[in-house]
Amino acid sequence: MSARVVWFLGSDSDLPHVEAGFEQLKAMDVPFDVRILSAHRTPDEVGEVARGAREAGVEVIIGCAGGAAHLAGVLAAATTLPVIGVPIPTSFGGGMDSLLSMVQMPSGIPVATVAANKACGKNAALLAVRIMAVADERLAQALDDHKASMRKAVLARDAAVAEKYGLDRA
Ligand code: RP5
Repeated sequence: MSARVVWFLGSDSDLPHVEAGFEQLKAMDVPFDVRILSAHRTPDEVGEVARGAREAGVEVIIGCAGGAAHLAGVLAAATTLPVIGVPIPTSFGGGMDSLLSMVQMPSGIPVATVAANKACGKNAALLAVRIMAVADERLAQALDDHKASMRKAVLARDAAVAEKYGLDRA
């Protein structure tokens, strides 16, 4: 099946930060592609792939970059598909540099930017699924199931802490 979501990574050094997002899409049975293409080092390829994405059946684009993180903005300039930005944590600015480079888009070219933290890949994937779930009942159900499993996990931890410390909640 052709990709419904395409991840663009400015470098393969970004992979460890977003791989949890790939797993999230796999868990929800969403076909995706991952391209290592840079706004600065391969601008022609970034534009070409982004311009052809809608016709190729892509529904959401995710742009991941660190530092001078212009990739998501360049993607949003080249397509009218929804673009999610993932600011990659860096050694210089801790990811604040990436976040500010990515989030301050000019009027008319929106990028939905997630946090520059360890949840960035997973939350980008879930936001992509939420966008697609507007018109996809199966994905809406997958999101409901995901929410229910998070609730169950938190309640189990809540019960475990009570057990561990002998807390009386009567
Ligand atoms: C950005 O520069 C990439 O997205 C990456 O986060 C950062 C460093 O890239 P490499 O020098 O590791 O290729 O464009």
